[in-house]
Amino acid sequence: MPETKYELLYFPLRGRAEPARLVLAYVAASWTDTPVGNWMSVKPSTPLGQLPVLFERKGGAERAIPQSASILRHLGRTFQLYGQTSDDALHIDIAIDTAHDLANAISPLAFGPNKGKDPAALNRYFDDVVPLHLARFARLLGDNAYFVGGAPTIADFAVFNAIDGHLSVDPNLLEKFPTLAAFHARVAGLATVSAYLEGRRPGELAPLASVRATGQPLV
Ligand SMILES: N[C@@H](CCC(=O)N[C@@H](CS)C(=O)NCC(=O)O)C(=O)O
Repeated sequence: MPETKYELLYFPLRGRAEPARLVLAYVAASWTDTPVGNWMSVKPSTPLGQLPVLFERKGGAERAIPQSASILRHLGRTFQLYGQTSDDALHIDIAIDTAHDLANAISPLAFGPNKGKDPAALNRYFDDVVPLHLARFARLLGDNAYFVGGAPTIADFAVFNAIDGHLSVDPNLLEKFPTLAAFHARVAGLATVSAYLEGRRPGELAPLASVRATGQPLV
C-alpha cells in the first residue's frame, strides 16, 4: 500500500491551519507545511479561492481539500480521532464548535488596523469574555483527561489551539481553571506534539502579550 502524503497550504501563520497541523504532527503523518507567499498567483488554482488547502496524495492520485473545519474532521475520520460512536462524534463536534467560538472571539482585537490599539478593550475581553469560554470548556471536559474518551481526538487539538493562543497573550489565563491547565499540559506533553511545538512558527497573538501586561497599545 503506498503511503498517503499530505501537504498543508496556508499563509505563514498558525491561523486556521493550526489544529490540522497539530493533528498531522500527533499522528506522525508524512506531511509538509507549505507557507504561501505569492497568494494571488496560487488563489485561482485552489478549490474555493481560499486557504487553508490540504493536499492528500496517494499513489498517483491527488485531491485538494478546502475549509479548515472540513480538513480537521477529515483527518479525524482518517486517523480514527473522531470517537467510536455517533454520540462520540456529536460530543467531539460540540467541543470543536466551542473551540471555534473562542478562537474567533479575539479576531477583532488581534487582526487588522486595530490590532493591539485598545488595551482597555483587550483587558475587558480577557477579564470578562474569555472566562465564559473557559468555563464552557471546563464543563465539557469535567474530570476527564480528554474531551471525549480516554485518548486524544480532534476535539482536543481544536480546544488546545484556542486555549494556547490566548495563553500566549495572558500566561495567567488558566489560574482559575486547574482542569484546563492540566489538559493543556497533557496535550503539549504528548511526545509527537511536544516535538512539533518546539519547532513551530511564533503565534500571531503573542504581540498582544505586552498590551495585556503593560496596558500600553502597540505602536
Ligand atoms: N471557512 C474557511 C475560511 C477560509 C478563509 O477565510 N481563508 C482566508 C485566510 S484565513 C483566505 O484564504 N483569505 C484570502 C482570500 O480570501 O483571498 C475556512 O475555515 O477554511
